[in-house]
Amino acid sequence: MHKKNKTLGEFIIENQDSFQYSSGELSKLINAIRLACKVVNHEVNKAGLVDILGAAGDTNIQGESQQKLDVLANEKFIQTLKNREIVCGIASEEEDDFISINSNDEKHQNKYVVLIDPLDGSSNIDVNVSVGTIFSIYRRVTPVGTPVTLDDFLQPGREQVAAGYIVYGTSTMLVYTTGYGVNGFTLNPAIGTFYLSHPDMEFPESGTIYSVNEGNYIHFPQGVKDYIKYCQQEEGDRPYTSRYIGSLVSDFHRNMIKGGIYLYPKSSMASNGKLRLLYECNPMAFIAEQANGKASNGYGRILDIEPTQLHQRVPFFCGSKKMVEKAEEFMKASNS
Ligand code: P6P
Repeated sequence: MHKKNKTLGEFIIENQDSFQYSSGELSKLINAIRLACKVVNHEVNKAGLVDILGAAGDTNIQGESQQKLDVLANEKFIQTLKNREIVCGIASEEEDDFISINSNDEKHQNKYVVLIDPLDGSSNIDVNVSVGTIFSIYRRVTPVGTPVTLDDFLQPGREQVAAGYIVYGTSTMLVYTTGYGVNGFTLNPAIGTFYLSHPDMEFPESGTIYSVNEGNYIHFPQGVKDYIKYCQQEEGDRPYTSRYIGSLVSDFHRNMIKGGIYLYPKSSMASNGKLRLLYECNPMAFIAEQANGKASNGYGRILDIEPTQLHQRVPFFCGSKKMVEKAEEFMKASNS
């Protein structure tokens, strides 16, 4: 059990040796992500002042061009990771193709690739609802020192070495795993330091919250419709509570603390759902499993899906293990 209130920096140093491949590089990578999310946090919190500072696309009072926050978050994460010369490649929801970071300098034999959703739920910014950043880290599979290829990014989620998210909410939290459990750190904005506030986070085995956009109900497969009706029936601990923020990171974070399930299923409008496998579902699935939860596409384990495209979408059922298993039962029973 990790003691509360140590800083993220202390935590990284203390746990570096427990990491199988610890060469300090992964610690440097987590530190780079820590810096980038502080920068993005500052911009996200300032976003409410956009009307004073100028809307996206305009120039602000300093004459700087105001950027869309998701574009800005993307640039900040890429810039920080490049400057620290830690990774050999980056993929992002905001970039059509992956970015190869070649260093001709022999000593930089970087072995990690990072995949990011720099600002998930960014449409919520204008209405002051929480948003998040999601990241996923793999060891490259092609030879160190050569340019990365698509194969380095199209790895199944079970190969991740680390994954995490930042939720820019009523407080800013960084939650991540390196395969040894899930720990949550809260930013003290006064001094810019993250403190371990939620050690050893775990999904309750079951819960009473379900998170889905019920506006799409008529478009859902029969199995999802049946599961939603199951959640609403008067029996035992049901009806459950419906909570859907429209921000994956926030719904996931609440459900991990209180117990619950998040669903973004396929539908007649979106045959594979909306969420992206590589930089949304895989990292959240890795965190969920490390927190004794479960993540499925309705039929099988998210982390076992063999990716075929950088931006491919998959249906996503994630949260308390027994709730995801019940949803899978309905999906299999209706074979939908
Ligand atoms: P809808 C945000 O755009 C996002 O990717 C997730 O964070 C969120 O849960 C979902 O999409 C919301 O999508 O179609 O319900 O508005």
